[in-house]
Amino acid sequence: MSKIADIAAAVEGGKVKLIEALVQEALDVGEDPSAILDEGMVAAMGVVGQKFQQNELFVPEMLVSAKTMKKGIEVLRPHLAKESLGKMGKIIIGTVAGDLHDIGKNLVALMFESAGFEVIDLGVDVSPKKFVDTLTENPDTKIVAASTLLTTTMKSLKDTVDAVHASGFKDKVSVMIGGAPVTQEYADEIGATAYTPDAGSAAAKAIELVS
Ligand code: B1M
Repeated sequence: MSKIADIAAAVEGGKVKLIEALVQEALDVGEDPSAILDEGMVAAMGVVGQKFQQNELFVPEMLVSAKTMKKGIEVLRPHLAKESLGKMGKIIIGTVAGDLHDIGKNLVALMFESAGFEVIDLGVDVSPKKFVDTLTENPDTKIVAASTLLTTTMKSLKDTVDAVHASGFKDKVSVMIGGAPVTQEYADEIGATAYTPDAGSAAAKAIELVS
C-alpha cells in the first residue's frame, strides 16, 4: 500500500496513535503535502461520511476519525502554511451557531494564513453576535468567513450575513461562506459576498476580494 493509502486507512479506521508517524513518513519520502491532505485525509473523511449515512459506523467512530485527521493536519501544517505574516489583512472565521464541525473550517483558516492573512478563529457554534462583537473589536477586518456542514444550520449562515450587514460594517467587510451543503445560489440568496467550494479556492477568492 502507498503511504497516502496508509494515511487514508488510518483516518478511516481512527488510528489516532499512528497518524503522526504515517504523515511524517510520507513527507520524508517526498509525498506532496496537498496530496497527503486531499487524497489521503479528505478522501477518507468522505468515506467515513458515506459509511455513517449507511449506518455502517456511528458518531463515536466519526469523532475518532476527526481526531485522527486533526492530528495529521498538525504534522502537515508547517508544510501547507508557508506565509503567516498577516500582511494581507485580518479575517474573522468561525463555524456558525448550532454546528460543531471544524475540520473544514480549520483547513480554510490554514489556507488563509498561508495566503498571508491574519486569522482570528472563533471556533465552532459561533453566534452572529459573536461575529459582530469581534468585528467591532477589530474594525480593520477585511473579511468575515463563515462555515457550516449541516443543512439544519444553513439558516445560521443567513443570520450571520444579516447581522454583519446590520452592524454598520456592510460596506467595509466582505462575507465569505462555504461548507458541504452551501451553494453559489444560496450565497446569492442570502447576500453573501462570495461562496467557494474548498479551502484552496477560499484563499484565492480572499486575495481577490482584498486586492
Ligand atoms: Co457530522 N455530519 N454530524 N460529525 N460529519 C456530516 C456533515 C454528514 C454529511 C454525515 C452524513 O450523514 N453523511 C451529516 C450532515 C447531514 C446534513 O446536514 N445534510 C452529519 C451529521 C448528521 C452530524 C450529526 C447531526 C450526527 C448526530 O449527532 N446524529 C452531528 C451534528 C453535531 C453538530 O454539529 N451540532 C455530527 C457530528 C459530527 C462529529 C462531531 C462526530 C464529527 C465532527 C468533528 C469535528 O469536526 N471536529 C463529524 C464528522 C467528522 C462528519 C463528516 C464524516 C466529516 C466532516 C469533515 O470533517 N470533512 C461529515 C461527512 C462528510 O463531510 N462527508 C459529517 C472533511 C472536511 C475537510 O471537509 O468540512 O466539507 P468539509 O470542508 C471542506 C469544504 O466543505 C469547504 O472546504 C473544506 C476543505 O476543502 N469549506 C469551506 C468548509 N467550510 C468552508 C468555508 C468557506 C469555504 C469553503 O468559506 C468561508
